[in-house]
Amino acid sequence: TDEARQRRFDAMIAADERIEPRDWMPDAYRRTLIRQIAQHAHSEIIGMQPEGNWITRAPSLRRKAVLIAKVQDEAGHGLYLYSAAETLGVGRDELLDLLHQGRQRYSSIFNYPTVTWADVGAIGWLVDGAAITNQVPLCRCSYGPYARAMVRICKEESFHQRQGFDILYSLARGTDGQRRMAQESVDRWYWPSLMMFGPPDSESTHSERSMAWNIKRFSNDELRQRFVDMIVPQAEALGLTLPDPALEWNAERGHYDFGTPDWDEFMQVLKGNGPCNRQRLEHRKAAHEEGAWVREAARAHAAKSRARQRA
Ligand code: FAQ
Repeated sequence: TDEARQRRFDAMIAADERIEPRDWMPDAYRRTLIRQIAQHAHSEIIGMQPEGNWITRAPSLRRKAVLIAKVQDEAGHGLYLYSAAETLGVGRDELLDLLHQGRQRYSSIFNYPTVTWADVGAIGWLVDGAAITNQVPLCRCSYGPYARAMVRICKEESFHQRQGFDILYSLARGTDGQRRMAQESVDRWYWPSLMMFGPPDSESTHSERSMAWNIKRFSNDELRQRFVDMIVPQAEALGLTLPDPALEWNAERGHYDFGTPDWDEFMQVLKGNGPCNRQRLEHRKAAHEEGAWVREAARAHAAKSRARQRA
């Protein structure tokens, strides 16, 4: 009976066991995972655009090779994640349609423009830094395929963060103009990177449920705090400042105090009114249409191979 299945599911969650695709799971658990994993996958492939914008203008052959590799990794992360979502019974084509129709989200952060080379550094340092902080606990997520995808993704994200830090480190020790460019970029990316963790816990609609199911292990605010604690000493090592007058070590809490992001801006970006929302989605849809011939060719090839096998 469903009741017995539900009891077995609850017992597995209570014992911190992994739920696998063939296991019974409540509909709401499945829907929550599809929402989060799809949003995550969409973020990876939309996230290729801001940095892709700099591949042709990277300042050296080495920087260019590294950036191409990073952007390719992001495509790969998208593929692992769509595959993880497929184990829940949704097709990749369905999820892409939902993205293109604006019915599923991708991370707010990718609606900001990359206007200088330093932005590639700031994305690696801050955006990948935030991504790792959020994703390391997801390696222990209760859904097996998602958790396993995260292990590999986190290893690659650590390399991405290093490359971003390395770009900013070089700029911060370069000419006055380069140092200013690095600082100006960090000033623009700091607050949006804090917003990546989602709304404050008091406004987070899904956190309680997702934590009870061991999908999320920490709340949005807990992870945001962990991220701030990590980047303050890194900013000092870079010799750059963070644009937050409220940043201060709080000895009693053992954490840095920090300011409040502009949540109205966050809500506007979620509603589609960020600086690049329209451009990102248009570009994605165009890339999908231009790639139609590849999907057709793959389908034709698969059909031919099947026919040959039968013959
Ligand atoms: N952007 O109730 P909660 C990367 C929405 S890293 C847009 O707190 P939840 C790597 C949320 O969907 C970025 N929407 O939601 C990379 C919900 O809307 P709904 C991707 C957001 O799910 C680096 C509503 O607000 N990483 O791509 C955002 O419990 C460089 C209420 O929020 C992941 O997706 C946001 N920032 O917690 C790639 C990690 N925050 O559905 C390229 C996995 C919240 O009710 C270059 N995801 N919303 O309409 C998660 O951990 C969670 O989904 C959270 C949100 C923490 C993002």
